[in-house]
Amino acid sequence: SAPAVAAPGDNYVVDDALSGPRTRWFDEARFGMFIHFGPYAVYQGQYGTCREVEWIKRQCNIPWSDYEAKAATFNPASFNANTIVQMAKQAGQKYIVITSKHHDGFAMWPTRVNRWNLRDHSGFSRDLLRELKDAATANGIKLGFYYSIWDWHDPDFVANFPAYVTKMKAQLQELVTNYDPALLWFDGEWTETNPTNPWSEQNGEDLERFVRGIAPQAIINNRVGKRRPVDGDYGTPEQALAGSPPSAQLQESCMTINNTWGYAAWDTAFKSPTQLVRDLATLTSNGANLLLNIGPMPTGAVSAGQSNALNGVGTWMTTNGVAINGAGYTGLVGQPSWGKVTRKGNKLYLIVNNWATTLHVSQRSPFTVTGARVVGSGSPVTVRAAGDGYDFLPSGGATNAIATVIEADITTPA
Ligand code: JFZ
Repeated sequence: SAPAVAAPGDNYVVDDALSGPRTRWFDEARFGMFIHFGPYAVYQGQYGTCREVEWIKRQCNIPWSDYEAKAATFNPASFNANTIVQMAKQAGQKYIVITSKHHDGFAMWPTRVNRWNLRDHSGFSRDLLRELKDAATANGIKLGFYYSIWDWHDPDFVANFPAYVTKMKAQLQELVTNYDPALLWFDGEWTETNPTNPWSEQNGEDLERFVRGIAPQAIINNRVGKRRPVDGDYGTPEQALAGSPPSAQLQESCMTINNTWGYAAWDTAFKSPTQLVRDLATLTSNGANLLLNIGPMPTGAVSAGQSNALNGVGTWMTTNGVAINGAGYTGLVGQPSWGKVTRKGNKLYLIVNNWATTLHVSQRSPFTVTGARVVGSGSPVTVRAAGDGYDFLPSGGATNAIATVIEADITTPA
């Protein structure tokens, strides 16, 4: 059923009309880790002169014989679930979504449905999804799975689509039974390119009903189906920042740290922690999540470029995560020129990118600001009514090179 939509100026907060008990953890999390990991990593982004990553099989016209031989050498012995979970935790990420199966059809867990998986095909005896689930659970982090509907490897995807769907459901049942995922992130539903089996509205409804039946608590993204914004629980703008309310669904922007999802040795254009924090602040102020991707190297280790970027975000989050996790849209219309404002209950958070002696917040919602201070230092900030809202007058300088946060106490009419 279509949820109610918050109107601009409403006091939209985390526990708004779009979020219920089942989806609340997701709406409060704000920040998650995406992991693209599969046998494509073994190519490290290059086949001859052709540069591609998780699409390398198709975009570089690699014969299956070559791809399968390469996948047989896939040996992610340095994949350390605890290291990855600690990396996420340190960055302030509250959930992890890993590719259980990408478009190449390769299962990262020991599926019984076929042998095209890490254990049977590559002879890797460990179960990485199990290890990740255990490490995540031990650290209070939720685990979800990306699962591609589109499958290049299974001939039934083209030859006998109903048989393919039966196998897909059997794999999803395995994932649910074995790992109890908090979230399922579908993709590859946009297969109009396959004239034999375009994913229909009916296919999407049927799959969503199936997943709801076996995993009633799981959160499902909208790429399960073709009806936007009806299908699933939330929208998934990709490499783009979700806008501010009103929106008809919860929103999660998925973004890369560099430019590629899977590992590419040549892709060293890592975003700075400043850029990543700004994106996270923008999304939080819009009541949306950021799912920030890493693509481990073929060994399973995370590149220094990606881990350093996460580490930089984490340094900021350690002090200032209070303005992100559990926070959301303020109900204020527009955002100031100096940064973003988020809200959590009776607090506003002014995330100040460009520090100044006077920081103005337009006041078009019925808040009364009763006090303010710098997060971390506790240094006092004077507040006075001014123009269409409030001026905040800090007593000192910026304390953080990325963004300094001011916490303000607010009261709202009963
Ligand atoms: C898909 C995948 O093809 C890609 O490899 C990666 O996994 C990414 C997260 O998702 O790519 C998409 C999916 C949807 C859109 C664009 C690219 N889309 O809706 O515009």
